[in-house]
Amino acid sequence: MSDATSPLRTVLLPDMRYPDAVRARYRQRGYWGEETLPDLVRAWAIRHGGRTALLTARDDWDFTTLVARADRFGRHLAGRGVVAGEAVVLQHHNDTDFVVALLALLLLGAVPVLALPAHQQREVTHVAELATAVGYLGTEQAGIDTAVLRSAVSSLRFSLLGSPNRRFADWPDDGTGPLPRPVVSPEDVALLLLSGGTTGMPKLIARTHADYIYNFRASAELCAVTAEDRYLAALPMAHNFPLGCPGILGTLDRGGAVIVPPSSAAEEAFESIAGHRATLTALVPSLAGLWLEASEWEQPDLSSLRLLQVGGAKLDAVAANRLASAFPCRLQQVFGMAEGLLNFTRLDDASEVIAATQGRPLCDADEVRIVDERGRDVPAGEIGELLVRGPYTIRGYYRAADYNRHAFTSDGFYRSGDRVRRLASGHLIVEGRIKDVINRHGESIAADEIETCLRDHPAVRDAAVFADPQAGHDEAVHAVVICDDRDLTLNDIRAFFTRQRVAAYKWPDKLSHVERFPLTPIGKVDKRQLATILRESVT
Ligand code: OOB
Repeated sequence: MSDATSPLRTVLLPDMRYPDAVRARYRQRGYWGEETLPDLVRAWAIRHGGRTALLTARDDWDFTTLVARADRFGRHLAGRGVVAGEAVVLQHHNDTDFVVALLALLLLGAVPVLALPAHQQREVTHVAELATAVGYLGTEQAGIDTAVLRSAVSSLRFSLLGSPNRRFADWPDDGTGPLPRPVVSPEDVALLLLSGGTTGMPKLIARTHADYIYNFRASAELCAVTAEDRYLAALPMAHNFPLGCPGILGTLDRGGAVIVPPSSAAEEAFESIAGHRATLTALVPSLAGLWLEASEWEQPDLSSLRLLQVGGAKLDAVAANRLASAFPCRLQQVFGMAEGLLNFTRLDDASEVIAATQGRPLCDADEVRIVDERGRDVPAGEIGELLVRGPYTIRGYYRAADYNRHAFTSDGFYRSGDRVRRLASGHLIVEGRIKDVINRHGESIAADEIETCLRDHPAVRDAAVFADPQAGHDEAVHAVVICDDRDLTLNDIRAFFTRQRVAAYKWPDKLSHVERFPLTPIGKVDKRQLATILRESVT
């Protein structure tokens, strides 16, 4: 497909490309193969045919059925004029239709733009425009006004809302035989992920066929996924973690099944785990905390689970140990990013390593540097910003040339913004975000460190700390807690910190109680929104 015929440039733009010598090395070492996602999905129907692929409250489908339904819906999209290389926004909660629409787009060689169900009109419009999307596939629940979307995004030719009575999965057959094999190559853009983060609009992350296939295959290998595995999709499948780490794609690729629970709420998820004998799942720490609480009084049958992955935000050692003892399976910490780099604790790591670290890089060719503010490598074991380059890490955000100039170094490292420290074993410990630092009386205080200290207090269930702007450049430490004891005061915290020998300059200046924290679309604590809410509640 030439650039000229496609509104989306599936061939990576020059500033996003890997240098030729690097590409040759990744191919030669086998990180990048010759396959593309449409070939792979097609091959699943042959390789795994009659095996169970998808289990929901409504469907129990084998691979043959799943791929046939995706092909049929793909033909409908082709009938609407969608061709290989064109972008289509997909925004669907976890359900059969998400999987069918995703696979349909991949079979067509079209590029899914994976919005999360919680994204709003503003964000969807922004990414549709940026991707020059030709279509929008969604649901009524997502609450997007498609007429407004179509008038705002000039490239958008159609929108289609699925519903339980009119599912993408049940689209009538138009009798035109299977889709032809699209013309795409391994280094073309296969899908566009949305950046997480709580600042500004999401950015688009172009993942290629070769890099994403490596991403989910290597993850599946590391997690020892087999055809006997059953992956419970609890987090929204449009997110990199449940999509490809190893997630639904890594599980299906190995011939395992994907289970879609009616919701991620503990009771329903527990029923799905017990009913369908789920063997692995992935959670963010906030959801893991809710499951943990529920498991204390529900006594669910979780005996089929062999691996519980937790990632997306810091899981502290106390919470990790609690999870490890409550769930009858191995725990794995995953520190990853839609931009690429994935770190996993290994299945055979010692339990202290699993509890206290966020894992180590997936791939031998992941080049991780830990640097100070001036970009110099910090001495071993010290904290600095994580920079990364590797076979499944992007070299630039999609159509964001200005932003890319500071988000990437001139030699192609992605500046993650994460503060980390590396142990001699190569395992990383995430110490917070570089921007998440409070400047108080000339001292820098990492919010993450104070949050960990607060969580050590027996009455504190969770904590978030951020900067309250003061006069001049000074900032105060504002601690917000979810606490069993609503009477806990700032003085109580200070007395506790004295006993814990926390340096006095780090003590909170202000304490607020909340029932729960606002969350980002994937379920991470949204501190920006929390700060805004608290600021508004005082004024
Ligand atoms: C995952 O991806 P994103 O793109 O939603 O968010 C990435 C950012 C990281 O840069 C880091 O700040 C934070 O989320 N993060 C963690 C973490 N995992 C991600 N911070 C502390 N501990 C962790 N375990 O969140 C993501 C993508 C693939 C797999 C897992 C998570």
